Amino acid sequence: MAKIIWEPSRTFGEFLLLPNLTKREHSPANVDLTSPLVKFKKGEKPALSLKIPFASAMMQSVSGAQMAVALGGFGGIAFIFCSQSVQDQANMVKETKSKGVLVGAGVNTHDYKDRIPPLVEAGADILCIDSSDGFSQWQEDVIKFVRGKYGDKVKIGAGNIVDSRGFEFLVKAGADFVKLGVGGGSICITREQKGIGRGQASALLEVVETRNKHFEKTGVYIPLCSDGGVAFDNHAIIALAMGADFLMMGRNFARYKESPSKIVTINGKQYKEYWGEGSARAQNWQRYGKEGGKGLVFEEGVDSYTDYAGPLADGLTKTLSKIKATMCNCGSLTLAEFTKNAILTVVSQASITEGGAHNVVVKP
Ligand code: MZP
Repeated sequence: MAKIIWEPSRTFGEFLLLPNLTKREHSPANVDLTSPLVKFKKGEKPALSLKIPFASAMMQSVSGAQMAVALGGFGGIAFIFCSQSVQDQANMVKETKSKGVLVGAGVNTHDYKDRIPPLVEAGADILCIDSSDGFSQWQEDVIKFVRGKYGDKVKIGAGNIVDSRGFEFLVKAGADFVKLGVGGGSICITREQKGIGRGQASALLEVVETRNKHFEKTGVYIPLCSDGGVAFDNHAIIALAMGADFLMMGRNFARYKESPSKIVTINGKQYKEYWGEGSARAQNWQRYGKEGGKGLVFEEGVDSYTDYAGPLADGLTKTLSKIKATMCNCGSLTLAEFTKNAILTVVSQASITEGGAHNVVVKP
């Protein structure tokens, strides 16, 4: 008989943090947002870390060289999309590296033997398997290829998964970090189309617990990347409080000037185009593995507009200020302390309404 999980599938917007005691040293200037990017042993330092816990999505409408340089300059990382020719992707990696920042590159489970060597040669600091379903033996094959050719020198993340079984599978396969999330992306219609996925908060909470147990048992810490479903800054904050080491975001970065898509003006308002990798526009059938790997039979993503948000530096500075301020409210100066100290509560719809401006007429 099918196993049923009666607990509702939760999303970030359904949670709030309770403040902890804020001591005098808890000032935003003292907050350190460093986060591990790859697995490491207890007492050792990870070979790669981020200065801010953000990665931009491996998507045509998000992570080109301009975004990679801008986000890398802040200490985050862009994963250059792989739904393009190997040469074009390698050129973007090279261009980003020439600015002296960290850069990642997406790879798929189809042409990885041809794609990975040029990306490594171009200077990619880390690879990540781009797939809507990471709980698959194809991912094992990609990691095996990397280990066979480069040993531990070349780092590779894998995903996406939504539960402990997927996490354990990818850890056993040798992933350097594990990425989670199915169906929560703003442009994603996988849940509607295929009835598969899980609320991002539910997925994260389960996998964090399993990851922490794995660390206690083996002494190896596996960083978790929560991918998709972050619509607002408060969602990013809740995800970090729940134990994500870093967040991959698509729409959030697509809004900025540095993303590869065009700015369009509709009725006097500026937007940026943002399309899913599972949309007909992206033609990234390699990510979705349909019908034995033969083209895009049905769409799992949409082509859309998102509000234009100006230069990345302005918006990201504001987002980081909010994260630091919340961490201070919660008596934490590092992300590890933040998640260790976090007390989260599920909120009712009435409480969400109360959380915004209410019973007033907001001045234009
Ligand atoms: P978001 O930040 O826009 O909510 O979600 C971005 C994430 O959605 C990506 O990192 C990727 O995992 C996922 N994605 C990309 N394309 C599609 C699609 O077309 C998708 N369905 O789900």
